[in-house]
Amino acid sequence: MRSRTSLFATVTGIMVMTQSAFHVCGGQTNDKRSSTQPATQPTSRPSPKEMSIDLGGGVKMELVLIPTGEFMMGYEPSQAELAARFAKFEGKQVLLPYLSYHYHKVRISKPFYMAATEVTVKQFKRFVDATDHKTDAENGGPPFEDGKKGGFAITKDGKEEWQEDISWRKPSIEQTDDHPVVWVSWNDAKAFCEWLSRKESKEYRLPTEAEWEYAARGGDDRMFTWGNNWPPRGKAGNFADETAKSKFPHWTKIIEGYKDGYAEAAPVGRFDANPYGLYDLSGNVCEWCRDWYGDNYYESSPASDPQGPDSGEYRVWRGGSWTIADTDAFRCAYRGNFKPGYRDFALGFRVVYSCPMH
Ligand SMILES: [Ca+2]
Ligand SMILES: [Ca+2]
Repeated sequence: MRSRTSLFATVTGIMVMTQSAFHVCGGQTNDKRSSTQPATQPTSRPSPKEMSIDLGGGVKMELVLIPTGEFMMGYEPSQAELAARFAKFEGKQVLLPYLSYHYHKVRISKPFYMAATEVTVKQFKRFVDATDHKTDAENGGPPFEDGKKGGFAITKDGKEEWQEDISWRKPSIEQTDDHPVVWVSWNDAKAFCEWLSRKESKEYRLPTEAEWEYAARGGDDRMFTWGNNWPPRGKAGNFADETAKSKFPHWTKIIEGYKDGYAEAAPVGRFDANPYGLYDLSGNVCEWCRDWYGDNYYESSPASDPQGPDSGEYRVWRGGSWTIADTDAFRCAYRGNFKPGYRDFALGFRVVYSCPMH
């Protein structure tokens, strides 16, 4: 597996945000304007800013509209940042490790709706009840960790170990109906989206990593989903904090001075939303994206709506989690990747719906 706790990154530059007109999307909405608009002028009204999907059994999924626009994706450290890292290492003239992601302009040409929260246990259960889907953790497939069932669990001393009897049905951390579902692979997340698409007769899918980063930046070029300041303060999100230290005293790295109240994953939506109304993008659990991962993909990716490489070995995930304290891993630009069969205690997903163009 690839560690999510020991990577370094920096970000620099100014994002260019040119939000254009909203387009009309279909779907059940919460916007009262939609019921008052003449049916003969469907393309002249703005899309509602929110939509709601009824998953049955009293379970809903709320989504918010993300408008079109351009932004600067990725980051490259400035000379000042490099100098700061160069000088900081115990006074020695050594450059600390960092990651650099080709900083480039990307256009999101289609408005889309993104789920306001990570997919919850109760939402995932509606899917399983409807389809009898067995997750990769339950099936032991596709071949991953020698085809073993289960997934990575976290032990009492804060270490990761593979446990063959673990799954979203048999979690080793607290998982109420409102917690983000975990121990789900990329394949499981894709199956959820396919079920939702069939049910709603619309294409729901995982976000591309470009969409995820664009949404995370909140329309104002923020470095972190909560703003530009480190360390986080207030109700920024659920990270490896002082609370976690009380449960995992062996953890060597937490965010000093930050206390979010959750030692493990938190129920969704308990922290501040970003300007688009998205909760827990950064922190709580990491989130699968649709793309294959490509180390150098940014250097040759399309300027509009990049979809990721055509093939690969790893799928992208974005955002930090309740197990992470590294500054760099919480940057909106930060990228991670796992094989599509990977599953653990801090990796979930959320869905998007692309608006049809008119
Ligand atoms: Ca926490
Ligand atoms: Ca998250």
